[in-house]
Amino acid sequence: MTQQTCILIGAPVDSGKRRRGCLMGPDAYRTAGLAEALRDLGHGVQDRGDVRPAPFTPKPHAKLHALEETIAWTTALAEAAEAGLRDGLPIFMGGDHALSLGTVLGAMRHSEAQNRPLFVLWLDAHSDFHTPETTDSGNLHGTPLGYVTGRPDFDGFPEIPMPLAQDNIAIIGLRSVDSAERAALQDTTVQRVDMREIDETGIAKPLSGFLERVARSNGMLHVSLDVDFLDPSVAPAVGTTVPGGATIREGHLVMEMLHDSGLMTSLDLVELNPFLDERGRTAQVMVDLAASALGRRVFDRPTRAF
Ligand code: EXY
Ligand code: MN
Ligand code: MN
Ligand code: MN
Repeated sequence: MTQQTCILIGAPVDSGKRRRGCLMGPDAYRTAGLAEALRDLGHGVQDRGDVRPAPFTPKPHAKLHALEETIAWTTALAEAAEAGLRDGLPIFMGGDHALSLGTVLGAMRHSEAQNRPLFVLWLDAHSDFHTPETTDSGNLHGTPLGYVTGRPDFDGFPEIPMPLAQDNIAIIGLRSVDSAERAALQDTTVQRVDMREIDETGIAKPLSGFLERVARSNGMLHVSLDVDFLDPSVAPAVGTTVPGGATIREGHLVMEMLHDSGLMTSLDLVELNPFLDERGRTAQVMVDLAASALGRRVFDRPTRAF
């Protein structure tokens, strides 16, 4: 198995929505033994501690929650992501999904410098495709895919160098999409895999198709794993539970296929709210999934095409 240098980066972002608690996520992952699990697999592990937001002055906004703070996190996390990608495989321990405004931006800058296309796999119940104009909740954790694809009205956020190509995005696990997001997504070539498709065809088929495209383009692959991708019965520690999510086995199969592909270059673990957890079990599930993505297996299998 290829050994990696895993760079753990704490991203205690709690500004992307009103319900508090995701700031405790990085320490929950540390407590659940993320670094030890990766070291047991033979990887090098560096924990770089927690990122802090760039300096900011909070300003009240009629609709958007904690806009200035979220912009400040975006600036800081884009830099942390670029630096992490230069040194190894960064794993961002969130923090709510607003952290991906920064981590995907950093991955975009890095892939541009490498002259390789960036692909993004979004494992989520939600599409997170709003803009600051279209969001009803005003919660910016519902906007990162809108931002990185160059949708309008992200005033004050760092400039997007070149929007992420819609063809390079797959969202898997969908079961809660707002009407404004649906209308916007329907005009795109973003690969959208909802729970019905997973029920009908299995999760491996759409994922293989996506991974084949990444491989053909010699792409880099950023994976963003939202706790609410999973069914709340197995992953209760999240503020935005939606019934009917992925099973533990579907989650592990995705991670195992990612490992077999050798394509993943960065990983977000987002939306864990330890305040809502039951004796750490969601944190443990997320650590186990990350370990599968980095090669944890009961038995070795003959290599097969994804
Ligand atoms: N679409 C809803 C909103 O914009 O408020 C819910 C967004 C939830 C975002 C979570 C993290 O994936
Ligand atoms: Mn801490
Ligand atoms: Mn999300
Ligand atoms: Mn979600």
